[in-house]
Amino acid sequence: MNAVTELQTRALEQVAAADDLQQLDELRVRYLGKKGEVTAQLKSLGSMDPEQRKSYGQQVNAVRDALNQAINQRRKALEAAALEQKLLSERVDVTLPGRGEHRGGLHPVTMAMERAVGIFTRLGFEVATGPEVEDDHYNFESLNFPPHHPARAMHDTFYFGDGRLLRTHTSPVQIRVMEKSDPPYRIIAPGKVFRSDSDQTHTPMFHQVEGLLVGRNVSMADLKGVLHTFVNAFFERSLEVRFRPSYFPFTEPSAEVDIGWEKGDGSEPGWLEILGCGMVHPNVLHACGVDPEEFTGYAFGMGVERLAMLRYGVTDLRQFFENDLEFLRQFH
Ligand code: 2U9
Repeated sequence: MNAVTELQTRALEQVAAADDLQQLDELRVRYLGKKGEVTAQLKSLGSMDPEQRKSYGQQVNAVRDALNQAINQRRKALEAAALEQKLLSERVDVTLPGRGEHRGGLHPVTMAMERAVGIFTRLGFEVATGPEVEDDHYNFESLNFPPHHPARAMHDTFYFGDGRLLRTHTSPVQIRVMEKSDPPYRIIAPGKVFRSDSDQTHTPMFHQVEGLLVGRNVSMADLKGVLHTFVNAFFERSLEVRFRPSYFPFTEPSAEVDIGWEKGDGSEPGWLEILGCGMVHPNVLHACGVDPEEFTGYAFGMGVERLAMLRYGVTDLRQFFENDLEFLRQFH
């Protein structure tokens, strides 16, 4: 076996054994590069006599071609293997189980608010909203709170110190509607209200739904009918209601509404206060440019957290504000 055959055998063996693209390229340089072994053999042809050059030249050319072909084949094989490896490592197994889908849900207070709003909407009321930052005129003055009246202190108002305050009820919303449009009005005002009060049964922010209906010949009987319809719809049962005389500066007469309620713990049924109401005070209508001789109206107000506690059987008000997911998920 001459040197050229030996060179070919050795080179082909090494090419076949190369197991990555870098090794293969090193072999290409070693044999076929400018200073490679096969190239050196081709260069040596120049110093040979013509006869020898012809047969030796053919032999070396054949080695070069065979080596080129082997390297190209090996490269294709290695590239295919590398691609295969890459595809395998990046494969997405669509049969794996998913990570789970966590659906959010509404807060029970939002659910109770939407429930109340839905019932009044179906009774023909329209939703009105307004700012949470108000002033003395909208929160007190136009609602017939006399200056320095103890009822202002009752509301535990948050003051900004520049005449602005956080509304203590949503009544300013109805005042704004009455100021800028003519009666009749049939609106409900759901929203956040603020009172500087914090204990077992009070939080500094809570939600109210208030209602106002003003028109000709509106009476307390209309009010009783609407509120009885509302409580029956809200609690999905036929409840007894009781109107108990009360006092608010903005209504006259005023009443608090109790429902007959069984706690469900075997104890005797009792009366439970759930909202306040009354006929809109003539001073309030007058302050908003509505003639109390021509128009009368009723108004009512309720705390949404209280409604939510009764409807969903929550015994501690503060649970609504702790954002404990274990608690909140029960209502989804
Ligand atoms: C206008 C005129 C009158 C709204 C009313 C009540 C009675 C009432 C309380 C319920 C529980 C507040 O959240 S609570 O503490 N509200 O008892 N609210 S009448 O009267 C109005 C509203 C607007 C123009």
